[in-house]
Amino acid sequence: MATTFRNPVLPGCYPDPSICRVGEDFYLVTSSFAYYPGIPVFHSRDLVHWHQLTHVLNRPGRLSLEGLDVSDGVWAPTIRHHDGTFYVVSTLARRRRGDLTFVVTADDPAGPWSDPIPLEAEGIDPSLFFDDDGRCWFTACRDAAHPSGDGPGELWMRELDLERLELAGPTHVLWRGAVRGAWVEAPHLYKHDGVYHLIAAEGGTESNHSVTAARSDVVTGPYLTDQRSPLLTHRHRGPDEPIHNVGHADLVDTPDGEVWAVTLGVRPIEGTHTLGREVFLVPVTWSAHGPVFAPESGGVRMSERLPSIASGRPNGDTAVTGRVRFDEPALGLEWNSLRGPVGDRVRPSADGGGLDIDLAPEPLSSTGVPAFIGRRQQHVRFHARTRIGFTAAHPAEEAGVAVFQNQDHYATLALTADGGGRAQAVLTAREAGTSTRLASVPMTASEVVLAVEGDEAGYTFRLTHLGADQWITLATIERAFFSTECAGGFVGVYLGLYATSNGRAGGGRVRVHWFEYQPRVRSETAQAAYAP
Ligand code: 6LW
Repeated sequence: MATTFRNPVLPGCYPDPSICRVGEDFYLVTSSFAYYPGIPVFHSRDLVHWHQLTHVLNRPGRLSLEGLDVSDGVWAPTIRHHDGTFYVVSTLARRRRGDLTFVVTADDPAGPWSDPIPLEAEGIDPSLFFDDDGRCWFTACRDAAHPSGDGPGELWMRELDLERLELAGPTHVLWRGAVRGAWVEAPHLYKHDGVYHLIAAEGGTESNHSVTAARSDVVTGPYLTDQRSPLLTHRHRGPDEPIHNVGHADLVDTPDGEVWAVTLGVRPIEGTHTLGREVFLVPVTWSAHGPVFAPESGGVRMSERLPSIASGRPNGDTAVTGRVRFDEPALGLEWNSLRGPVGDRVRPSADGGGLDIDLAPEPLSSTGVPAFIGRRQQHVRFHARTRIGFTAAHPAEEAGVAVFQNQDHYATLALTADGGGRAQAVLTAREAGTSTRLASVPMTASEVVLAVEGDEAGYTFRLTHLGADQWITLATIERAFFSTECAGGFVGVYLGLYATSNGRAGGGRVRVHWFEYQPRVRSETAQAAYAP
């Protein structure tokens, strides 16, 4: 029987995790940036296996994501439960700054969730704390009102009026952080043995990330730095450490009295990572000073002892894998579009034979809503394949697969036409506004299987014409090109399907018969067989 689990418990781009428990059920939310629907909600009974229930923001509405860079948008939600109601607070960021903080409520975390209600709050990373007396305290971080040597940011608090869902009463400045020099972020407040413990993230979400803490006997402060800070970090670890950038933690207790934290971290290879910031699970105990993270090892481990509530349960993987034939009326929860619903433009076909995508004028490089759906890359070694049929009527028309970091950093393997109208498949990399054509092959059939195969070294793009038994390799793009370090921003790689006319009027249509995402084992050959 298993006694350990594998971290991360949620692989792929799921940054800024927040967790709460109701009875035997745990719920977890993460950032979603400019992807739509926003704020995925997961459920677990054992903290190790997570299943997505819904998205909090799954109706277009007052939170417009159009015009935003992929790494702006919906940041760092917190989920809490009180008196039969679930609350999520989060912030819409523009140009990397908090623009609108809001609260959303639900009776059932599977939805429906209310429309977002704006809160009069500066900054980012909002959280809620329900005190024993039923009062609710809202905390967040912002630029310090009077910057000093203490650092540029501060944590602040106001009461949340639960009847009106409005912030009320005075603002309390709580704390400027322990590590200094960088913003203090991601506050969460807990009460343990009558003492209020504030934990935060410091050092930035990259290699100096850390968890720090302060405490007070009074909820509104003053808060005194926990001198043990940082309580959790991998900032001092060398290149052999598999998990880096650890921080942005939230605590939860289990029905049998254990305490665990979810925290973000990344898994770099030779200094760069492509999967984004993932969710790791870390054991915690309470000491007289406050929480002790990873009391046995002092760090986040790839293999960790199971929570006692999880013992005896089968080990699994939260990642969604396998072949999707798009034969359900709605897309699975693993799929996102960019900045809003793609509506009828991307839809399961009426004849049940797959997915139809109408070409949109917006290219993937736009900050609008392109005809694109994608899912997270969740394994370094993977393949993504799709059987697709399309005949471009003009060289501006293209459709195919995208390996996508952001609107200025991606690669596409597309079916298109050359200047003479001859069909061809073209591999293009786009970086900082410039598109580079890397390879092309003439098409001998209008139906192909396109493939992307990733590993530690790179992403290899291949295709095979339907009925042919040979794969044609276009090129390999080195893995670092798709890394967050190279692309900038806060997200990991998405693998997607797209179709665009690059601004031309006209109405081409693409048929996607299926899409397959699979982790790869080392021994598998690139040309592994497929059943079209
Ligand atoms: C998140 C904040 C952060 O809100 O990145 O660098 C933001 N720090 O904690 C987006 O993930």
